[in-house]
Amino acid sequence: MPIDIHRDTATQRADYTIDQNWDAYTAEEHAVWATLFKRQVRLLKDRVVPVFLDHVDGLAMAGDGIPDFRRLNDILHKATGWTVVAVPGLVPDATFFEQLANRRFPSTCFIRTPEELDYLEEPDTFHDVFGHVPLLLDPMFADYMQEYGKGGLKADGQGALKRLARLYWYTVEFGLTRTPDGLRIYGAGIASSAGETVFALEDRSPNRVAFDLDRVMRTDYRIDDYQETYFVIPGFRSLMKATEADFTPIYARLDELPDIPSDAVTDGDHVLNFGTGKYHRERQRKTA
Ligand code: HBI
Ligand code: FE
Repeated sequence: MPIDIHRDTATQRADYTIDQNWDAYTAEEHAVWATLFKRQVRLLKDRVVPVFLDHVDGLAMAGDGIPDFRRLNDILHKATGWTVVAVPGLVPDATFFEQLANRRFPSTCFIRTPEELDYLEEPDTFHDVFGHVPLLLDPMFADYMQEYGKGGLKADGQGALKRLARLYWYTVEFGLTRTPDGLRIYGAGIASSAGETVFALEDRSPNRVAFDLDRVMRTDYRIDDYQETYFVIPGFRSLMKATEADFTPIYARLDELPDIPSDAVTDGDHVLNFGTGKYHRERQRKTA
């Protein structure tokens, strides 16, 4: 297979960024975006926080092809001071945090193949752009992402990266929130996946537990399949408040406590749905 210019590390700069090379996308690559985009916009109506789809419109993301980062940034930078920068794939943790702390979002620019439409472990540009960028237009969430970057740099120096990675995972990637109209998705990992959009919100299999910072920082997660537990925040303001304290004493306290498995419900949990665990049990049986 020829190398994909959108995943080529040969041209990456010291900060791991590359040019998006928007002109180099093929019609087939744009068509993959269009297919995913149409499916998600339809599925997310009444399932995602309303501001998410407002911001998809606000960013002029079109259903017909992969957005040009230059066009996105014209709008995004004026609105909240954020910039999307292209990277060839996962970047080192410290680099990732450094970028976020400076209100730059490192986004992949390659897109999955038609054969990978439904599930992909690594982030591609549909996940990064469609999943993450709309909420960067929300002032409160935009600040949360920057604070997360700053917190990541600090945690890295304190041997607490694992704690912060879990917080990111269970909020930015797989978070659910209450709204006056019911439970809604805000996590990018859910919002960019057709299967998980329905699973996270409606399936009886996963646990849905009220967000608690200590609890989240102790909880393992899976990267290979849908989550076994989702954490529910009351809203973005509350998430900001819950995470504004200095985490240093929290890390010290948590180091005395055991980790919590990804499928567990614990004594202190405020449980919204006690999951049946059926989905993962059946998957296990099939692959055993
Ligand atoms: N790199 N491109 C990219 N995207 C990510 O989401 C990402 C990354 N590097 C590290 C990383 N995420 C994580 O380690 C954490 O947030 C913990
Ligand atoms: Fe992501």
